[in-house]
Amino acid sequence: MKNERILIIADQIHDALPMPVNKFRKKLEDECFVIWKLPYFKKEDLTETPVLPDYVNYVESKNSDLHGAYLAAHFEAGLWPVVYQGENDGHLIRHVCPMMQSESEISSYGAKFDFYPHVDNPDLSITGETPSHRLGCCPDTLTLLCLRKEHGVNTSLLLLDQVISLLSEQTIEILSQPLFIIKRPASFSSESLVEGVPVIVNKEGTWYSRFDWHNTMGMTPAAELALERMRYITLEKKLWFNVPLEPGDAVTFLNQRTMHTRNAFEPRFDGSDRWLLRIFGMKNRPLETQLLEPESCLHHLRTL
Ligand SMILES: O=C(O)CCC(=O)C(=O)O
Ligand SMILES: [Fe+2]
Repeated sequence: MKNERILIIADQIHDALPMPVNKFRKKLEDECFVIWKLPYFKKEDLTETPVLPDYVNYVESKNSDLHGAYLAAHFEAGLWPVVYQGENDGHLIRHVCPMMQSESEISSYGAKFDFYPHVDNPDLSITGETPSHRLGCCPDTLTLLCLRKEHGVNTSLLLLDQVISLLSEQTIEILSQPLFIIKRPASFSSESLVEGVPVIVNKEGTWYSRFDWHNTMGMTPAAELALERMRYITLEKKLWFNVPLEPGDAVTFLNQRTMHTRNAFEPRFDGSDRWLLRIFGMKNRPLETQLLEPESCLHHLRTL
């Protein structure tokens, strides 16, 4: 099993989250993001930044204590790490760094183009929708741990509530209707579309979204217009918050209550490029029927 070694290491660690779980969860719910430091981070131990997805097995074996501690922090925070069928070759930890031959992609392996505001894995069901028994749901949280930073390259966050507060009632109403098509993002190995879904959903007074600047389309002229208005507002830079991440710092945010972005940069592919590690988390353990291989892995979610 792919993640076995790092999950075993994670099981043995109980001090990877540098704050009490209640404080972490309250901050996450109240502010939609938490910035924290991974105690197990040692800059000197890192390998070079990988330049091809094939290198990640080697990197994972060299940095396995770090990977284990990073997973342990999720378990301590009460978040269930997940990976999706067709993405990241079954690895729970995604290397967010420019990869050769993918540098022009709009994905975590890309670099050359701006990655505009988006929710990750937006084609899957979001909070407030009836979950599928067969397919995994859209991740609740996303965590990015900075291993190497690059001057001038930022992850920025936008709060969904702030974006919605700038939309008219009529636009909100249209965005809440099942009038949109979502293309599965470029990080997946095969293409797929979901049709007839809303962009935003309100559950008990709280908004959740699957907005993805690059992969959402309206199915009617009115839907396309409402989407265009939301797209335009998300590019308003005063809504963007640049997350200050130094090596060893992580940010955990609510994927469906925020949007995240990364600006364009020129990769060098010399082992020194910007490098983050991403983990998707669920607030609740997924249903057994949503698991791809329930007998061997409790973290791998079906998407097809
Ligand atoms: O590179 C970043 O800062 C974020 C990339 C991203 O959107 C992701 O990994 O989901
Ligand atoms: Fe993303």
